[in-house]
Amino acid sequence: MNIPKDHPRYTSLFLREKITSGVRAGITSIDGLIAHGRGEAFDYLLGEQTHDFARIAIDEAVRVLSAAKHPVLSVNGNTAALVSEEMIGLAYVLHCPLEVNIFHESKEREQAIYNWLRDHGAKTVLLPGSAEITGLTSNRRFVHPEGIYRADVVFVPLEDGDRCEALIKNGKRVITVDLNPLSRTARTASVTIVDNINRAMPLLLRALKNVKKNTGIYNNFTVLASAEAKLRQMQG
Ligand code: PTJ
Repeated sequence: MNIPKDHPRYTSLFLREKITSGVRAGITSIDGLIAHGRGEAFDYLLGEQTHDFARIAIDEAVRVLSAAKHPVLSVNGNTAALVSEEMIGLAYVLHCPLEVNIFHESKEREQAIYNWLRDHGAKTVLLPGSAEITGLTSNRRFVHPEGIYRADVVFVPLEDGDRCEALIKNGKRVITVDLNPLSRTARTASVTIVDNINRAMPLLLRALKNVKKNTGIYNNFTVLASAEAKLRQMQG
């Protein structure tokens, strides 16, 4: 689709085009379109801008990722369609692997995401392997033994709540990006960046290249409460 650059909804239409192209390329699930629509709705309510609560969480994510011994970046169908290049850039800066991990089971789609990441320049991409995350029954329980299984910090944007909870119970720190501050993932993760992944990833990458000293105590619930208050204020 040729979206006119001066269209008032250009960015939103451009992202829709990216996500539908992901479905056509076989990397994004059809259900991913619904998840994207939910994200769009929250983004609209939050004024489609990066707020301070997201910037605070991004700074904390940078600190946690740079202090990690074995960070791993988890990639699903939506993330692959929207921010492959930034995910690959993050893996490059952190010298860590990307791992394909999807909710809607499909070996073909796992392989397609793997190929997609490699074609876009990713160095190390892991596929789900023989190891299992305990306390999880979905397809997301299968992980690579050298990847998510032994990771101390997992970056899991656009996540579903179950796996986030299971990863935390398995002793890992979880960083997520989720526009819904009320979601189970947002409330379970160690660090929740309430922002559109499309805006948050370039900021995260830039901040990572310029790591700041810890300036205070981070509290994920304070960040989520600010995001929820902003949602209510924008509607008031
Ligand atoms: O590729 P798969 O099979 O792993 O499927 C991926 C999806 C995203 C479909 C799957 O993980 C899923 O169903 O996720 P949920 O439970 O719908 O949660 C996705 C969350 O991400 C929701 O809370 C959305 O509001 C949020 N979200 C969607 N798009 C964006 C977003 N958050 C930030 N930026 C977005 N662009």
